[in-house]
Amino acid sequence: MPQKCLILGANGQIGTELVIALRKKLGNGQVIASDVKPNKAPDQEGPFIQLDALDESALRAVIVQEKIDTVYLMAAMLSATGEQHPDLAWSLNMNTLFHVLRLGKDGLIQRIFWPSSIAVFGPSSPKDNTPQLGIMEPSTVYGISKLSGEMWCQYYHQKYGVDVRSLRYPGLISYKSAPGGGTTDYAVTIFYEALAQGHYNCYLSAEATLPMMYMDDAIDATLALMDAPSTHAKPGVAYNLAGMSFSPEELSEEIKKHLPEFSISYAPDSRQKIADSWPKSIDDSWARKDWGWKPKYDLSQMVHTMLAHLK
Ligand code: VAH
Repeated sequence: MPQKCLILGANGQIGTELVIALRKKLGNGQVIASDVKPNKAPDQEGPFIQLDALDESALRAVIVQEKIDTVYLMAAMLSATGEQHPDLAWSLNMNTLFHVLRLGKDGLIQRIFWPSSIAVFGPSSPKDNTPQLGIMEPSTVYGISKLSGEMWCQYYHQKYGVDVRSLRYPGLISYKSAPGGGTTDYAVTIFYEALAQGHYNCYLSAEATLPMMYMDDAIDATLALMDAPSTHAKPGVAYNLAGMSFSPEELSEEIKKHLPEFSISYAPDSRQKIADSWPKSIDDSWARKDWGWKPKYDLSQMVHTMLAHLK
């Protein structure tokens, strides 16, 4: 029986690319894109439903009607916006997860993907090569919701056998869709500003090193995790995932190799405090050992690819 997937939050930065990758893999008709906002990517082939993941009965109706067996829950409020609207961030990030976990518990869906983030780590976590297990005291609503979500996924797997799989994504860089409300969004905006103005005024400091990843690696990791047998990609585990780490200064130096006139200035704002609370680099040895994870893109390949597509 071919897989039938529903992507919640399909208009988001990751959702947009997940829809494309899953349709390439399974066929357009097997992947239903949905979002609370009307379809932003009209060029996308395949079914789209306007759906608020907070509306549990509407979600259940779609699951039953469309005979969905796999749900990718990509709807969330990210770190920077979450600090402006803490109650909304908690409600959106948690209640959508409960709706989907309950579908799994009730046997209406077979497998769930739910994205966690390196934001589950906080100021007291080791900064370098942060391990899978360790101190996690997140200091943002987003990070608190992701850590709580991880615990709930573990609970639903252990108590009800729900097959829910997660990845702790680093900051993600892509050109197919704009990021929204994240602290790491600078690493995407810088490319647009470099090409349009030749200058970028960065809201993080020059030395703010953060774990990052090119979107193709993140999508490959997501599909590999969801395809792996549950004896390897352990349900209820939110795997650390690493691609590269760089600071705004290192990124700007790499961009200058392609655009020698490019210049950058720094005006750290409230997002600097969020960045300071996160690790600089991540140990993803569990993912490498359990299901053979290996990134393809480093800083230079990512910059080359981004500029090649955006020029
Ligand atoms: C954010 N892009 O900036 C997200 C991500 C690790 C960062 O979770 O909030």
